[in-house]
Amino acid sequence: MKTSLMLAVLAAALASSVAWADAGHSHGDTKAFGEPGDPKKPSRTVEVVMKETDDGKMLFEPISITANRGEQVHFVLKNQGQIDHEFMLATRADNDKHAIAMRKNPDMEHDEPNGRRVGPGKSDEITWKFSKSGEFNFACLIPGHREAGMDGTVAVK
Ligand SMILES: [Cu+2]
Repeated sequence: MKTSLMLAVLAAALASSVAWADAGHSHGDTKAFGEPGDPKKPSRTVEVVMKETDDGKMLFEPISITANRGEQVHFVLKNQGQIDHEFMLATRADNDKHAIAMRKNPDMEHDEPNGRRVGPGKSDEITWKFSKSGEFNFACLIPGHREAGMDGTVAVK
């Protein structure tokens, strides 16, 4: 009995994860704002620090970045905080949608060309080519973090 119950639970979990995939947990239409960079080509390094403050805020430093269209930016993501943070680069509309998906599944970890989850004291890197001009968003989509201040902009001219 116990085994069959467990199997039923597993099957249900599997079914819901398939439904989840079908629901399209999208990481955004990255072509709307650029493409994964080529690490062999020249790029400008921008260091982004992620951390919490004593008064309960969470932030990126810097919170706004500018780039030229066609430029490659090598982001060095440094989590100097005490908890996990994310750097998710996308259009604002996509990050808004993605944030809703994250609320349903807050533990999902990202390791994508345009986003990473970085543990406390750790760092990671992303190279991105900004091939479109416009104003884009980078945010930490772990529930509550964006609201606490982790919401930045990239202006591409
Ligand atoms: Cu965060």
